[in-house]
Amino acid sequence: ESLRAEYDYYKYHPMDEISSWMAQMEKDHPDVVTIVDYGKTHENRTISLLRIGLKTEAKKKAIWMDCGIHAREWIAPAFCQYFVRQILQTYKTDTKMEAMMTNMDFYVTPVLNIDGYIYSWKDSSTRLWRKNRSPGPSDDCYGTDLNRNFDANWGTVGVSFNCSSNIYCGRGPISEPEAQAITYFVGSRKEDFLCFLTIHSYGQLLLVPYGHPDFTASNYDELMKVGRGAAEAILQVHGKNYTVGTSPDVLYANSGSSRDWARMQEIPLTFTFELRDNGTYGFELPENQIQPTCEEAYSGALHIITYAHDK
Ligand code: ING
Ligand code: ZN
Repeated sequence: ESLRAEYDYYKYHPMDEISSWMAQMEKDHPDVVTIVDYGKTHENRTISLLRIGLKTEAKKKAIWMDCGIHAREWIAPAFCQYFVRQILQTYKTDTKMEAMMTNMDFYVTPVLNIDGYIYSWKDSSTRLWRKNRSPGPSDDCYGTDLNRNFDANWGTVGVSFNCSSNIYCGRGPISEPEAQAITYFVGSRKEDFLCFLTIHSYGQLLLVPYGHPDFTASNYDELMKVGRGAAEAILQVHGKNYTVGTSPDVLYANSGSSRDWARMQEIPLTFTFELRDNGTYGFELPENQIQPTCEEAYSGALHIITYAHDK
């Protein structure tokens, strides 16, 4: 057996290291972890997730988590990796996690927008790239905001049709291969998903559907109750306040988000996490905040997932 350096969960990692980490997770936990390829990016990279769960004959429910839909939000992929490590570390000794891993599969995508993530690692001038990397209608602009590209009141509010904008919603609903990948994968088994969590930064928010001001989720009261419980769990860990609400109530309206799309597919518990901080460092959250940010967000995510499982 060869000696292998411990993976450092409290540093940011470039895409090639995250891909190797995924392969290593599957190798280290072959009984519970499977890599599933479910799409291609515009630049033809493979989009993969880790399916994590205990094998059983019974039909399983599912939990969705994606990170890195926006390139510059580096804390999000770091959180997905931390989340995977935590559930794999706890299920053998924690009977609650063991039950959840028996009854449910966790589908975790550490980086959805791989092309954008790699671009944000290129140099300091591209560090704050947000969108994917597909060319726009004119050849001097790149990138669609994947969180405006889903088929959920697409193109109606909180978007731009100017392809150089950071909130450019694309040529049409799910025009982008990365948005197609989630749409087709989750859509093909939407009855299985109890919960859809999409991880962003920053702002310390837990957003519930809908981003469109004209629509209210049929289970809005439940979403707010569960969201407030998650915010309370987060507060307990390091004293950070997270605000709970719809995007129009908390900040501004938007359309075409993956969270709204998932709720429109009748997945009951759909949330956007906006991790630390509140703007001091913004997207460039220092590495010494990775651990506390992941610890508190884990507690919040677990609150929602436990509720979904027990319901
Ligand atoms: N925020 C998300 C975005 O897509 C959002 C979610 C929407 C927050 C509207 C507030 C208002 O813009 C980030 N940081 O990506
Ligand atoms: Zn984002």
